[in-house]
Amino acid sequence: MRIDKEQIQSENQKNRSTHNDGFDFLSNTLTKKGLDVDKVVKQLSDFQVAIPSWALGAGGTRFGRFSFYGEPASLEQKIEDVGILHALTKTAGAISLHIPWDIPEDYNAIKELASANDLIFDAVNSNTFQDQKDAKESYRFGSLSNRSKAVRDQAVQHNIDVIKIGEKLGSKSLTVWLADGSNFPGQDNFQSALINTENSLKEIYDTLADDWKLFIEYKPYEPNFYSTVIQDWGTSFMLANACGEKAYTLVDLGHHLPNTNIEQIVSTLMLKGKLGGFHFNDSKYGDDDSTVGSVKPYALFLIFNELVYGMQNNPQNPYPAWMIDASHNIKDPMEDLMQSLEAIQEAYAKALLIDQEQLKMAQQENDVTLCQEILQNAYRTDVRPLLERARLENSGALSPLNTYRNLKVRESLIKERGKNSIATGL
Ligand SMILES: [Mn+2]
Repeated sequence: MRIDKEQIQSENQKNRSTHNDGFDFLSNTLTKKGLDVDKVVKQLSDFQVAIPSWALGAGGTRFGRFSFYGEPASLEQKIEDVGILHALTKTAGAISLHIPWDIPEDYNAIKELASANDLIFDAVNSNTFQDQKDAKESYRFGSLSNRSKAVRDQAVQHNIDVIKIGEKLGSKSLTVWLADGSNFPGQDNFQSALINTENSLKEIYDTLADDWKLFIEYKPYEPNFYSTVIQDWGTSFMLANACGEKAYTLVDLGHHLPNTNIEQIVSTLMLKGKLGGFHFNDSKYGDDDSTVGSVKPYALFLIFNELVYGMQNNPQNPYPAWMIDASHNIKDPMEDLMQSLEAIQEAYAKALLIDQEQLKMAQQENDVTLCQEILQNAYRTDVRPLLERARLENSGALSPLNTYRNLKVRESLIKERGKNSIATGL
């Protein structure tokens, strides 16, 4: 199914005057403070976040999976779902494919469908964390880091195949998240595992076209519980440097131990020109993959403060590839993604309100109280009318979630696909 503009517009009419009142009030307040409101709205419009193809179905835990009705059962249906999200939010203009779960059968048809939904293909993701049917070698004891050359070769070849698929779709980057590690002390030789990983990544890197990037994701633990080969940003950064200038670190918000200062990691990476990709989610305990901004919205704001600073001051760093990497165990995945997109835009908008000049001066004078005030004044501003205006100007929905519900999108999807339709993937 596809939502047409008229449906969205007639929904928007219902709340148009409330929006106008809110926007005018906020716009006047911010303009008096010297802010260019049109510019902020434009920056929000330009901010696009990729939706991974595995996020449209119900995620599971290792204990079970509760299906959400009317899940997309094919790549075509996944693209349609992201198209619906994008039509409503105007923020989800890209899809990130997971291979081998989403290998297109007809590349031209898939590209046409994506473009009809106003979507581009973002980073392609490889999978060496589970064995594939008919695979010769097993990843039980690792993939790119494995002691066996035959296993490493298979894993390297898989990544090269993923790049080839991405090339046919117009993707420009490969994301490698490595599950490799060990479950018990003594199981692995850390140095050998790291050397093997570096050499394998270099082999993959050497096949990259000039306009492609390699994103190296890190994670402290899980699925292995004693050690992970690429456990932290330092290891990822070191491997990216070993590969070359087209290789970058990818930060996933959930891939840190509790209370890690992620904003400082972001800042360091951007200074060094090595922050390539960014995965949004939220967490309470570990890699919980919760809705963005549902647990620690202030931490997200502080991270965005560094991202905005880096985007404005670090030309050595490429524009990062943004993606939501969350899981939806009990909520409608589409609703959950809309809440995440809203939280991302909100944190971004608040970070854009920070008066960087004033902050610099307060830092210069060691006025610690004022520094905090500047950040918190921005954070306490209700920026939602700015988000609404950005969507409105692009024919999106004033309230994506309410419009989604009022238009009975999930009900239509269930009617179209059947109640028991299940998304491929985890
Ligand atoms: Mn991730």
